[in-house]
Amino acid sequence: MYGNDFGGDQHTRHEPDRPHDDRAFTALLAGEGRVEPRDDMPEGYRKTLVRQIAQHAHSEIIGMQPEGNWISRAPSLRRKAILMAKVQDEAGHGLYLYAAAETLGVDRADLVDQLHSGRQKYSSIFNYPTLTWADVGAIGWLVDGAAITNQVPLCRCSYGPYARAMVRVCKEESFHQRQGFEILYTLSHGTPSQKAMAQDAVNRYWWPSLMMFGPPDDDSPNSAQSMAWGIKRFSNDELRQRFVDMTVPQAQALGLTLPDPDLRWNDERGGYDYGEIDFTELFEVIRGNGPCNTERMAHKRAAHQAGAWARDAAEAYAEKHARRTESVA
Ligand code: BYC
Repeated sequence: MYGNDFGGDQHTRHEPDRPHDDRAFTALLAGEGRVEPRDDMPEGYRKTLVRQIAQHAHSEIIGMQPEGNWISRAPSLRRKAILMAKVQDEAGHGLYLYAAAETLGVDRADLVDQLHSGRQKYSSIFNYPTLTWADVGAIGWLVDGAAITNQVPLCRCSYGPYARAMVRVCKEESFHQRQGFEILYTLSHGTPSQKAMAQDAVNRYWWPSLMMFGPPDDDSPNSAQSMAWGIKRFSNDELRQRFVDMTVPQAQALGLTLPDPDLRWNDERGGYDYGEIDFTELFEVIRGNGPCNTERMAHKRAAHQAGAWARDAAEAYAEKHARRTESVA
């Protein structure tokens, strides 16, 4: 019997000392089969998944901060209600993902500790500030747009619990992307200063959104193995290109420009050429030197500390409940 929505008991996993049948695993992947928590899997496969799923979960949780910053300043009650729902969705995504990671035999509290001590990463994009209301639109349109482009193929990831979590996440992300587009559309068809605010947000978020897809393929140490294992279905550059091709016509529909003078359609390739991305900026942000890294982590640690009483209370209640059930039995 399976213990949760993700298709496995939270703590069942491959035991490293169990003989690993590589041929059976390779045949399962070749037949597009799904790997489930109780299945035999190479230790490297398990570790890669823990790394990626944990970082993905941390990104969802840290990603609540830049937009959360605008909940109290949303321009209307309707905008406030929508933004609160969106930020709550991100918390939910974090929870599905931590639960999916736990099916690989890790503990959520340990993953959170690794984030707090800087041993695990989160997406570079959340280290940029949200200076105006238009940034909430730009995050929805560009950041969630990039996230969907990256995550739709993850619905076919070879690891069942991650793939299933992604189905629901992607449905919610597409709503998020539409709400960001609608904010920018409204601003860009408003007063000249509203339009300028929308353009400024797009100017600041365009390049960091392209960086979300990770380093170029030649500089991506994990891609080849992750693709061979069916964890990643497309390379970083392939997904980046797909995002550019999807976004250019949407920018035209918004009446906004993308801040890249080299952006033009390439008939031969059937895609848009784009300018050089400053990957030194990505590596600096990943190293902790982005505009808001310190602030984001300080806020995350303080929120965790402030919530300690709730975790303690839940644990005390669970113990009390277990004792009561035991004595009744
Ligand atoms: N930021 O070999 P590579 C969201 C790291 S949340 C930081 O290509 P890989 C949302 C990478 O981890 C969106 N680090 O790695 C939430 C690796 O370091 P380690 C989050 C990055 O794993 C709220 C090293 O660079 N989405 O949607 O094959 C509001 C070398 O890279 C970044 C996910 O997490 C980066 N941008 O590919 C709104 C999706 N890029 O771990 C929206 C799931 C690279 O070896 N993750 N690094 O020390 C993935 O698809 C892949 O992990 C990546 C990287 C494409 C991100």
